[in-house]
Amino acid sequence: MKTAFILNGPNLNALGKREPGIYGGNTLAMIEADCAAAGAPLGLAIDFRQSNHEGDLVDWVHEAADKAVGIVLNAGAYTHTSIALHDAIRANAPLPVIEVHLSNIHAREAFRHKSMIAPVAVGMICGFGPLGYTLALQALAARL
Ligand code: CA2
Repeated sequence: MKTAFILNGPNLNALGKREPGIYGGNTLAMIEADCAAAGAPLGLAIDFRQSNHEGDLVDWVHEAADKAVGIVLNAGAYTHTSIALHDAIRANAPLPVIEVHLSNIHAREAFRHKSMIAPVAVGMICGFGPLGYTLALQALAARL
């Protein structure tokens, strides 16, 4: 089986515990289980990770180039700020990165409208809650 990295950024460890009105009631562990179930029929094993540290996410993008066929990335708030993540993705092109967000970042505060990931991603899925992760896996599988 091929492996897809699914990388999650800061504060996503709190999913299901705070702000269910914005992010829903599912925990990250529930999303991981959904991804594993969705990946299997697509021929994708899932390596699912979360960190609150930008450098971890940068390291994992580089690691994915050796170990994975692509990345599903919810970079959390680093989406809007991280030139380092942008550069890491660019440095590992053409490794496909599918950007995902639980919320519709374009319907929220102006500072969330800009993504540093979008210019180096295959595409972005946002606003569909946890379903976005499984849609992203389908998009990745179709791309491969
Ligand atoms: O909608 C998304 O998936 C986001 O990537 C989530 C980030 C936010 O900064 C992005 O603009 C959009 C925030 C994740 C924080 O998750 C929390 C979960 C529970 C309680 C508080 C925050």
